[in-house]
Amino acid sequence: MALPFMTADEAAKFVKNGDVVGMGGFTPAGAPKEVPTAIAHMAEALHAEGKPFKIGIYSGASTGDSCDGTLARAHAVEFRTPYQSSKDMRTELNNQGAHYFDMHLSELAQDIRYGFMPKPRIAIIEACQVTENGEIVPTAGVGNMLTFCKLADQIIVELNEAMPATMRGLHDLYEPLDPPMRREIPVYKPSDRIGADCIKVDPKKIVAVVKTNRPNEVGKFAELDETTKKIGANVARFLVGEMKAGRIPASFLPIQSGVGNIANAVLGALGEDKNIPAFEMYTEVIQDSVIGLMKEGRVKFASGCSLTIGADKLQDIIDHMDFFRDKIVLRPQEISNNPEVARRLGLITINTALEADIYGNINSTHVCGTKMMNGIGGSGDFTRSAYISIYTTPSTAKDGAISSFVPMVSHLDHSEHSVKVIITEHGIADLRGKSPIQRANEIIENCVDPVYRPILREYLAHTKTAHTQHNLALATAMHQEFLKSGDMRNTKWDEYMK
Ligand code: 0RQ
Repeated sequence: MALPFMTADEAAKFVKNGDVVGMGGFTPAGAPKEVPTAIAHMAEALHAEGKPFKIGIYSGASTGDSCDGTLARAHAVEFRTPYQSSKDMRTELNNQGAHYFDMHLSELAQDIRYGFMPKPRIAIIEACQVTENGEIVPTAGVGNMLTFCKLADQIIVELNEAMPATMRGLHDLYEPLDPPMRREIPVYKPSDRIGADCIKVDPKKIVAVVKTNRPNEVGKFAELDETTKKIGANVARFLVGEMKAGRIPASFLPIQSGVGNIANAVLGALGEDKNIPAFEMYTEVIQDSVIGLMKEGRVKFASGCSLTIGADKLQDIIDHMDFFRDKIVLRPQEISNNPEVARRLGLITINTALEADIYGNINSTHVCGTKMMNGIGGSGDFTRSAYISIYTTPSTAKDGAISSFVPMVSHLDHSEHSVKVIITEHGIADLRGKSPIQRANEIIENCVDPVYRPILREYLAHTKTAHTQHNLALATAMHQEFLKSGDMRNTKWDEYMK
């Protein structure tokens, strides 16, 4: 059966108002680009005629601007899950123009299979190869596309000519059985391969193949600055100390590292510190710094769900596939982020907090407790199951006007029970085995910006002795002060006592 080649505009017509669509890829890596943009244009035209058009969108994680950005600007999104990081989508969600279900990334595929959420009617995925007998090879990001392709009635493939078919072999595509039949996922070390190198579907489901030639829309990282360099050095110092104390084996343990500027800087610092042996990664996104470290022999292997790297770095991999093929594997997020595997492999997990409180609770998602930033992503998949869970953050944001440490987080993503260590540019708070008041002292004296230390000590002075000391009238005063004057440094506790 010949493949149904057509334009993006023609393919977009398969998508109807009210459809649930599963987008392939993970982050802008491997996300579809031209068909979502064509759907957004179709939505705008229909809206101009006074006709409704909105779709529900499942993805792996964030996507690129040509997907989340265009669809948000066209007001064409009914609901969105499990993660996004687009400026315009964020605005749409915070204005309640679309419903957002922020969820653990490892869970979406199984939740759809369990029937907790509707099946995608249509899957839109990017591939580097598609064959007439229904073999589809993903590109730089896998995400949930294996499950979407299996469950959807129709599949639209963007065949991206910028991603050569030689990428075949980078992927390991495996879907677990559902309870009560599920067994352990047989990944016993990060490099184990347990699945297929392509997705196999009934070719009749492939209703459109759109040829494209587009790089991934991966943003540039901020240059390392003094703060991020110090955070990275402190993480390295902590891990070297753990090795010396015999709490991390000399052969080291696999690393999971989160997404964003801080995470990229931390990994760079770990690679540079020769006291840490060359290590393996069992992670979600493989970011820019990993590729350089792999070439230097500092990262031996990386298992992930996507290559969320700049176009130059991806080209380097494509050009040197023989070097990279046995050092990288890309898996569905149900496997790359699987808590059962994370606990068994003994991952050292390093994620970034938006805000922490003096007891070690973490807010990864909500600015001042109300406005969605990105989402919890995979941080919860890893944190709860880690060998050691580490959170990093600069001690302040917005030029010091926001303290990353507050009396009580304004939204809770990771609780004090799962967070073992917090690290800033000032130092390390080791929370293991400590009571709430011991944790508060450890965090204030080691991690908080010196300007905010007296403010937080004074907060504690306004509380009564209890297992966890709080003054509920004052617990959100620093947030309220920021909303009022734009600067948490102005917090005067007495004003909030009234
Ligand atoms: O905003 O750029 O406008 O100044 O947040 O902060 O310091 O550049 O850090 O890029 O590493 O992102 C938590 C958002 C950090 C990210 C978060 C403002 C700050 C800046 C970004 P500006 P930085 P990063 C698995 C792991 C959740 C998902 C996750 C994230 C912007 O790491 O989304 O962990 N994590 N996934 O100024 C208001 C505060 C703030 C603040 C920082 N307290 N209040 N704004 N900012 N602290 C991987 C995946 O799941 C894909």
